[in-house]
Amino acid sequence: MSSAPLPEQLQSVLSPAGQAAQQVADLSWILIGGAALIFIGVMGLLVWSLRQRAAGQAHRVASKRLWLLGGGVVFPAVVLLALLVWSTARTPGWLAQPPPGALIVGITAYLWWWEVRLRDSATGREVTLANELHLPTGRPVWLGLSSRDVIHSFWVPALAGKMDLVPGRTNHLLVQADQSGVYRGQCAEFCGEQHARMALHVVAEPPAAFDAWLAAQARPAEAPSSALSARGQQVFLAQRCNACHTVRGVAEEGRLGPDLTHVGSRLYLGAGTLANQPGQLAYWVAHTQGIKPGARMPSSNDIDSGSLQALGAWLESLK
Ligand code: HEC
Ligand SMILES: [Cu+2]
Repeated sequence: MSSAPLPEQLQSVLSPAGQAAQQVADLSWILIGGAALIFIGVMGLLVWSLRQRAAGQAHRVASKRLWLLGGGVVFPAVVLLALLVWSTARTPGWLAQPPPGALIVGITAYLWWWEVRLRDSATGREVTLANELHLPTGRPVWLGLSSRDVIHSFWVPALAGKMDLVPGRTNHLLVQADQSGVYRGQCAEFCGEQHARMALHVVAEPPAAFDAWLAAQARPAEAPSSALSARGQQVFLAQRCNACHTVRGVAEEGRLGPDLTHVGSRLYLGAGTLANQPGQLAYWVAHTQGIKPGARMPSSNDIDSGSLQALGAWLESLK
């Protein structure tokens, strides 16, 4: 696997990591720069006209008309038309199909987390995970976006503009990460109480590291390697966590919550809510409703501390 962890980048439109985002950044800079120039020009004119008035020089009606027509109609029309033509020409065309060689990823939004599905090219099996997406750098990625409940919006500013996830249909977004790094994304369509805690992280890494990651994610959960984690797995089943969660190789019927087969390998828990550091998995399970009020998972505050510790140890071992 990759050695040093990749640095997490700013979640900013102005630090693009791929072509689609670069176009958004360019347009933003042109608009900011152009607006600043026009603002300075208008302020200059204001000062000039105030000076003239102070000097007692009355404007002729004809010259007023000229300024109104030129500055109020002709100038904005020319500027806006030029912007329209320029930005339309640069907007990527609508694609009905993924380009050849693209990686295909399915993303389904839930209140308030993201399900991510990829196909493992080695086995042809579908791999399901949550709230984190790894991408090979330099390869086009075709995202199929949908929702299981309300309208959400996928927005990773370093990769591309926003795209809505609408129940009952699939929208597509073509992205490509050209630089390695960890890019934060955020639901960009207000979707209820925990909308603000509906983030996802995109890890762009060289193709070899991506292949290793995907192969690891495709494997079922490893058998518990210690008595503590073996007990943790028993607690998971006894608590019926598997009513909502799948852990491949252990219990596969749960579909209401994130797939936990490799939850120990994730950077964050609860869609960007907690950094996945030691102890945080048990903390999340015992205090879900305190950490993310309204989340579609009950707090398990009735588990005794020994069982909770074992459960946490087992979940952490699911790398
Ligand atoms: C009623 C269904 C339900 C039950 C029962 C349930 N969960 Fe959850 N769980 C969820 C949902 C939904 C989420 C996503 C919450 C969010 O981020 O908004 C979640 C999130 C999690 C996460 C974070 C996963 C991630 O990648 O962010 C962990 C870990 C977890 N649950 C473990 C457990 C354990 C352990 C139990 C049993 C003690 C349990 N859950 C019981 C529905 C459930
Ligand atoms: Cu949302």
